[in-house]
Amino acid sequence: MSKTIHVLNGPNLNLLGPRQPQIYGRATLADVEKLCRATAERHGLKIEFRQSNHEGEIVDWIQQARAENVAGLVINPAGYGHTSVAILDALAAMDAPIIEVHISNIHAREPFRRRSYVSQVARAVVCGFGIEGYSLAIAGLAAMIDAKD
Ligand code: DHK
Repeated sequence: MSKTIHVLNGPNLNLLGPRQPQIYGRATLADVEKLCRATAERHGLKIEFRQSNHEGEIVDWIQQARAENVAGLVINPAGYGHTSVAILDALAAMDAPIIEVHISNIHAREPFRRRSYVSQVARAVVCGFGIEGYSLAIAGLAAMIDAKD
C-alpha cells in the first residue's frame, strides 16, 4: 500500500504568481501542486495538498495528519513560520518527519524572517530554490521514509 504525505501551505501562498514575483517567482500555487503531485508519484507516495490563510485551520490539518499517521509532512508555513507557537506545538506532537520549505531564501531577507519556529521541529529545511524546493523536499522526505522501512 502506498504511503501518504501531506503538503501544507500557509497564508498568502494562494497569491503565488502575481504576488511579488521578483521574490516568489511567477509560478502559481496550482503549478506548485502539479509539481508536488508529479514528484510524489515518482516516489510512489500519495499526497494531500492544501493551503490556508488561517492559523487555526493549519493547526487542525497538522493534528489531522498526526491522527491519520501520515508518513511525512512538508510545510511552507509562510508568515506563520516566524510567529506561530501554535503551529510549532502542533508539529511537535507529530512523530512523522517534517520538512520545512520556503520558496525564497529567508536568510537573505529582512532580519525578522531569519527565525522560524518550525525549524525547531523540522528534520530538514529547504529554502531559496524557488518552487523547486517543494520537489527537493518531497524527494528528501521519500528517502527518509524509505530509510525507516
Ligand atoms: C513565504 C512567505 O509568505 C513569507 O512570509 C516567508 C515564505 C517566506 C517563502 O519564501 O516561501 O517569510
